[in-house]
Amino acid sequence: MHKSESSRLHGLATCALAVAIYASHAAGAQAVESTEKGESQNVTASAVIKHCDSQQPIGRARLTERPSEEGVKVVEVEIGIRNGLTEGKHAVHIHETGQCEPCSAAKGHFDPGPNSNTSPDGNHPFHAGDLVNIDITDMSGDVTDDDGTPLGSGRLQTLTTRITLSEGPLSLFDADGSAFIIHVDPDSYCPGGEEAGCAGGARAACGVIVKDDP
Ligand SMILES: [Cu+2]
Repeated sequence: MHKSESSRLHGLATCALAVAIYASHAAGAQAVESTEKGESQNVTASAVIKHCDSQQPIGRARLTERPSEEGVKVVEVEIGIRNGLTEGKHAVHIHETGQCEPCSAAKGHFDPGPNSNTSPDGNHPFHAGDLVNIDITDMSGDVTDDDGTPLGSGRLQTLTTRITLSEGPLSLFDADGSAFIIHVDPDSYCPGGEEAGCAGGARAACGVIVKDDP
């Protein structure tokens, strides 16, 4: 590496460290403030992801909303699938109803608000619950479904500002809750507008999202 580039990167690293220390300090101060108000630092939720055919658990999801006084909040979404889906990319969305038995009970895509349009292929990728694909890449478990199709593992980690876990107009915890759906096919994000199956087609797995106790 060129020396000046090395020192520039070192400078950036020092700067990043300073920002990290400041951020953790600020978060600490906010946590103390929150504790005084009787609230926890982060609002979290989780889901057990079950296969749509067998209803057997194949993975877990975790959601973490960072503390913020603002209406728009950053929510981290982590999903881990263990030997339960076919190799390759699968669409992942938050659907509008917190029910998974059967998977169709999760209904359309989470899209609250006065102009709500939950149609999966008809208003995609504009829904508040639209996320990125999960990629199933690890087929080393040597697990197959009943038809002999290989099933593998994969992990998704992403951020969204289109939902909240805390109360508000974007909250997943409305009157009927919300659920993850992982689809059989990848999400194309419907570049040509509405087209049957463009948002991932049939449903492979589902997980009702449950808010953790504070
Ligand atoms: Cu979906």
